[in-house]
Amino acid sequence: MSTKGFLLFPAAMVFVTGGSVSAVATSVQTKYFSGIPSLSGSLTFNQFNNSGGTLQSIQVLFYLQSTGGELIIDNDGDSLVSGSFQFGAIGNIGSSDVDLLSSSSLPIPGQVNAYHSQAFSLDADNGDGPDNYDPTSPDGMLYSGGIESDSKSGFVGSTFWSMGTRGFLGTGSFNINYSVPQFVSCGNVEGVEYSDTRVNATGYVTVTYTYIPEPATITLFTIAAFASLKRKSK
Ligand SMILES: [Ca+2]
Ligand SMILES: [Ca+2]
Repeated sequence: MSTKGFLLFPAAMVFVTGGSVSAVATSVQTKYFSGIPSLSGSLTFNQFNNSGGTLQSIQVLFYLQSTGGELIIDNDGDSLVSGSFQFGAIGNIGSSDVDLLSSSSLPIPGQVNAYHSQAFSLDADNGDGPDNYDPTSPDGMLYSGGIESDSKSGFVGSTFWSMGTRGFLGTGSFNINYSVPQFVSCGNVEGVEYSDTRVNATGYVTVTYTYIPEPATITLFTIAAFASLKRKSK
């Protein structure tokens, strides 16, 4: 007697699991920032409210873009030099409210590198000498910053969903802090001097909750799904 009812229930659940497109929902929050590095600040996100469903995953994505700025490299040594330079911005995020750690306890999403990388070769100094950052060839060069971007994302290990001073779960909010310095490197080439102007940085952090909606909502999905099956079978 009760066997019939028992069998029907798991059948419905299998269908819901199989039809994951309609059974799984996402909540996406994106917060933006922009300015001239070095930049730092806090972005505020809502916690996941457990009464809305069963949380499946938390993904955190960090995007950074660097534009503009200039870099001058000037060889003042008495021989030809070659190396490579990097120019743009780098970014990291962190939080004391939540733990940004993967299931392997590794920091997520990791550093983003929005910079240009290029090889250079400059002749021996042609007489300008040190402390003037002369961009003219053949012993100097000027690089004008273009558009450079990078993004990284990762999933927060479920062990850490409730850790930190606030955690991801609840009805309140938490902050994620960003830190974006300008990044310039000309390697360790002897005899070279360089100077740079500021880039512009823009970026965002996206927190995505993937969850199975609360049972009432699933029931609606299931009814709708069976209704559509019934139509198809006719
Ligand atoms: Ca020079
Ligand atoms: Ca010089």
